[in-house]
Amino acid sequence: MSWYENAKQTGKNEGRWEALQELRKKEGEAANKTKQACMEELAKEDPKNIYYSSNLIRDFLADFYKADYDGDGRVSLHELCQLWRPNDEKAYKKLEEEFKAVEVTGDDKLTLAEFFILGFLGDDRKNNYQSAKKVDS
Ligand SMILES: [Ca+2]
Repeated sequence: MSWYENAKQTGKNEGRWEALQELRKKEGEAANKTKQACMEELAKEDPKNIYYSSNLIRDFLADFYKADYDGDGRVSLHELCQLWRPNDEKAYKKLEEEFKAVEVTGDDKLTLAEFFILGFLGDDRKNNYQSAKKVDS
């Protein structure tokens, strides 16, 4: 390899290394944002009489994997719409609003943590535990 080709190759490799570093930095920032938002939600304590059916939890978690049509491990609003099929503009707008409320990393996709911790636990807490069973003993 000539000195020119050598230098060109080195530059390319350095460019790739920098791009890879930038990508890792962005992934790290997204993971931190998700972690922080999820930890804030998990730190909130529910009333002692709140219970969720395991089948409800299973169905919600299964919907994440069913909706991940492209298999990238994250769910976009488009993918959720393919699964849940909001039947009118109002239902779509509500889903879009809820999606944006739990999408904390700014990549327009939900990880399983965003989907379940923020989208299920957090959303139900904010809606006065509509999906929960309240058991008073
Ligand atoms: Ca996906």
